[in-house]
Amino acid sequence: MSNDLALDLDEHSHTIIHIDLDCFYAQVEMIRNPSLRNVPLGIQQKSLLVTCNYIARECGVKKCTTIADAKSVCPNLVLINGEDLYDYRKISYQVTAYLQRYSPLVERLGLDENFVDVTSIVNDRIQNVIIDDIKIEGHVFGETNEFCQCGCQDRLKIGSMIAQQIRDGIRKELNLTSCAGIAHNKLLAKLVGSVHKPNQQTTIFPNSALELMLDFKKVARIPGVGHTMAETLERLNIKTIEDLHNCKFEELKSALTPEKAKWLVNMSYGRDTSAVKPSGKPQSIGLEDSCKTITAEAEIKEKFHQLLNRLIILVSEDGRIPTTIKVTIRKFDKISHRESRQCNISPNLFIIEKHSSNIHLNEQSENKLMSIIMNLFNKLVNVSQPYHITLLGLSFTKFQERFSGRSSIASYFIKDVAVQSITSIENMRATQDITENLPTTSQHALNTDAFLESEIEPSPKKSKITSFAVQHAQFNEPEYSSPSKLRVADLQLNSKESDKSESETETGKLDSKANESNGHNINQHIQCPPDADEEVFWELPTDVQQELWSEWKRNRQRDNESTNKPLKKAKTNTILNYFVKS
Ligand code: DCP
Ligand code: MG
Ligand code: MG
Repeated sequence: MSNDLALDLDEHSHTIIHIDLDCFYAQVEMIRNPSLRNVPLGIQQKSLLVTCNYIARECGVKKCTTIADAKSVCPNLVLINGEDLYDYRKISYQVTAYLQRYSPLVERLGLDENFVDVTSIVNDRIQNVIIDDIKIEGHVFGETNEFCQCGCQDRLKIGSMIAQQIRDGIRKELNLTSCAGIAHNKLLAKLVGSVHKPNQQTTIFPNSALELMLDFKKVARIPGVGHTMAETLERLNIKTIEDLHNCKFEELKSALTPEKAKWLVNMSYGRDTSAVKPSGKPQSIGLEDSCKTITAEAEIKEKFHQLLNRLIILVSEDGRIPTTIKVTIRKFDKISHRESRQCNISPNLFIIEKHSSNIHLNEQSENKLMSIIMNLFNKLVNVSQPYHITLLGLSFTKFQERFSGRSSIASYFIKDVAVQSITSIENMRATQDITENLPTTSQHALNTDAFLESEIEPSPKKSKITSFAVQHAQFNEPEYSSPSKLRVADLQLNSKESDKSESETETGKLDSKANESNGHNINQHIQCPPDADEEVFWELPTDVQQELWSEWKRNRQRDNESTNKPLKKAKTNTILNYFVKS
């Protein structure tokens, strides 16, 4: 057939696990109320049953049906309202955080699915196992007895052992059951994971890829084939994967685009070269409350106030500071139509608690936000006329990372002042606002202009520091109460000594000689540049030390000067400036 000319080379070096939680919303409700575990349970959003537990499925109830249909199949179906997504979202992020312990390559897909690229762990483990001892965990898809020579079978078997470990961990720590698919690419991992459900896992070897795809039959079931593409294909009489394999590639190219046609043909043979892209944090954090019609301003205000208080808890858990607020409403006469207005807000409205790093609002900032919210509401609704609102929503977007306390380079300069700075490389105005608000001592400690310049102007140096800070924020390292402890913690993490006890680290002297003497030399190749402040220098994270040392060496080479000659004043925007003794 002509289409195979469009096929990408199939290489099997990756091991991907796809995890999908079983009847997710229903599981969350069963955790909240364990007595629901023994009854057929459905989760209702308006007139729809968005999911149901497996007892209900055994009674013939299907997810994504109308409540009326579900009730007719199973009259004793217990229904719980699932319109408040707060707990679902919270648990969803706990699952992703759990998976990130295995690999930084975790990609979220909706609320209950994640891809984990475990290639690196597999490659490590394969060095240390006796190949004959590798046993596959769970089911294997496919009839084929042909096996590839590249070693993928062993890698995927190890992948299945890791998947089992992950699922056991999610069960133990979060009390959730899940399904997993294990394959050499994302497409096959996702599809094969749904072959045995619930609470099971399935591995597919590359040679069975075509068999799996043909089993799925309909082209529309290929992830990424949307409504429009399915309709276009139908016009070409392509409904099944087999139809697609038998069609003329030229026709497909002109009906879709050459790129889309090639992508589709590859997917239909189980070939997917897309990488697992680590998911960042969500772009917006919001809550909605659909209600019986509200007609009075006081009630609107009360609802927004409740939403705001709950939203601040979510923002605090997320850790970033929002710079935009959005108000959404739905009017009674436009049932399915939402309208929104948004505006920028000052990051200074959010108070970061010194010791816990939690975020809260004080009375003043809460009043300010409430007045912004009501202004936005007034832009959406003419309050001088009667109105009927059936949904209110509030969300925060455009976040900036908070590099405070333990993660900010500023913390290395400030002895006993808790840093409440927020810096952003995206938003110069915000950075200025915040720097202006730094405690006086920190303004003295920093050369403010240069600080701004070095934070804002993209440079390899800065992005390195940035990623260091972000990593701390994302992986949620333990909280420490005093600035000196924070610095110890940062250094420890950098030197991969984070499992040391706290008392050990508090007494440990933070210079390279001390580290050498107790057998934990952080990096023997780094020296303190002659004119840098030695005390400050040795308290920096290793990669910053490394960078400063390299920068100093580069300067020296450039100026062709000897090692002992005083350090030249560096360019205005280099971080070296902060370490040069005045
Ligand atoms: N969901 C939703 N609206 C839909 C489909 C799903 O709100 N139209 C929600 C409810 C589900 C969750 O998303 O619990 C995850 O969707 P899944 O398709 O993974 O379904 P479940 O996890 O509920 O069931 P399964 O065990 O089949 O994965
Ligand atoms: Mg699911
Ligand atoms: Mg799912």
